Amino acid sequence: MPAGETIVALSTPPGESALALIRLSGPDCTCLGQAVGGRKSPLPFRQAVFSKYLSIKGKLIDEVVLTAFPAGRSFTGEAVLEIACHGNPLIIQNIVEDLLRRGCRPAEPGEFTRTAFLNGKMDLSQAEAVADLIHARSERSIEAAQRQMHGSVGRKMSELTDQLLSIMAQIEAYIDFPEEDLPSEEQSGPAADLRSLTREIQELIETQHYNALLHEGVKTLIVGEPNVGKSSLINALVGSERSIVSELPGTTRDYVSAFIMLGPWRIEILDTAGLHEAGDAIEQIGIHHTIEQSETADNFLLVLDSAAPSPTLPPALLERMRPDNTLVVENKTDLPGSRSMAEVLPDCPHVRLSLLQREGIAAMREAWLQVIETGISSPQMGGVMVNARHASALSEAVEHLNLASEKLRQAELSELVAADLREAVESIGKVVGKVDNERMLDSLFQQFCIGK
Ligand SMILES: Nc1nc2c(ncn2[C@@H]2O[C@H](COP(=O)(O)OP(=O)(O)OP(=O)(O)O)[C@@H](O)[C@H]2O)c(=O)[nH]1
Ligand SMILES: [Mg+2]
Repeated sequence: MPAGETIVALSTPPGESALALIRLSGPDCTCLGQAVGGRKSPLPFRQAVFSKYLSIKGKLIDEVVLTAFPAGRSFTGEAVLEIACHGNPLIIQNIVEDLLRRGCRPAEPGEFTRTAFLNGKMDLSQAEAVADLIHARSERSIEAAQRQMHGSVGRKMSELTDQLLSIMAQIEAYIDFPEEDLPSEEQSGPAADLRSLTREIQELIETQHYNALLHEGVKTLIVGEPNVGKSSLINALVGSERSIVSELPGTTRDYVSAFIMLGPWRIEILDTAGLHEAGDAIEQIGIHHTIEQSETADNFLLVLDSAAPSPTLPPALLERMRPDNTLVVENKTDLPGSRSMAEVLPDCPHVRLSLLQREGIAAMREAWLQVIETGISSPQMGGVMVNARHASALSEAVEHLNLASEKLRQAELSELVAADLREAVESIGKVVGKVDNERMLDSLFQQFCIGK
């Protein structure tokens, strides 16, 4: 934002509400606070002040609470004014229009947080965490966003950078004293340190998957032969008639999805078309979709009709099912011919239930939660998790580190090794935003809402 501009936006959702918060950031905030409140002196800082809001023409628009923050001690780092008014869309519109008449400019999406980042109030990973926190839909993802907002990723990056700088110092010592040979692979020293640092960064990159699970949800596919009760299961879990249930095999033709919470997890659950060899063309397309979906699924609920013979399932699907990602649901235990089906995926946990009689559903949810918690072992790394953007910067760092290791192994010039390590430091810096790249910042902050 050009220096000198003061931005304004409604920070709460539009529509009727008890209260609404209008936020301003920029150099005019201090005089605006005084002017709109019709005060003789500026507002005291960091104190909520009950006040009138007077328009530029002196008309009373609303009774509000004004809070002023001085530059340097605010969210954005600039002077900030917060106006809590009544949540009537007309009042909000009148206040915002009045502020525009007084010379403010409407804020772009994410501009408050972007200003905070540009003013060094937070690093880029913390700014991203603000957006994650706003969009978080499960307890686990709120916790993760809060950790990141408090700087967990930034701290990890400076730890990695420090380690890398110390390796660089060791190597540069050899540039200064070329007569001393670099230690060989087996010995401790820069080569070994470099290998262990590379491993550590790789482990961090793997946490990206866990991060995606938290924010996008654990994708769970309900699969099984036609008519076994897959749609009955999704309906029981969602608590409404999400998918059509009928006694006709082949009722579900394409997948149907819904979001539910299972303990602290957000789950995307998909009901799919029954899997069987013979079937009409539409069913075959549905089955093909199921196999495609299984490639990106995190979890499977394999539903069986426990009164029917063991199913034959497509090998492409079976090979994806493991004890740590699959729960076998033996349904229809109310039928006279029902029996244990332990022979189907014998290593996976099984539960027996009757969806018709609504028996065993709570136990099934428990068992499913177990599968999720064992399968998705949360990353160690002191709770630090990276997102896709961080992972790509870290992968770049790993490439540079691998090049450096290779050069060390081949006893190439220390200057060349050091150059690769410097590149790696740069890549790690991208995670916290030590980069001068307007486009990257634009695309990142555009994902924010206006007023944040
Ligand atoms: N006896 C009995 N019938 C059940 C049970 N669960 C579901 N059904 C019945 O089984 C039939 C098929 O149920 P759906 O949930 O539509 O099965 P589906 O697996 O989605 O079937 P497709 O979509 O055709 O693949 C319906 O008539 C259900 O009422 C159960 O626990 N016991
Ligand atoms: Mg169905």
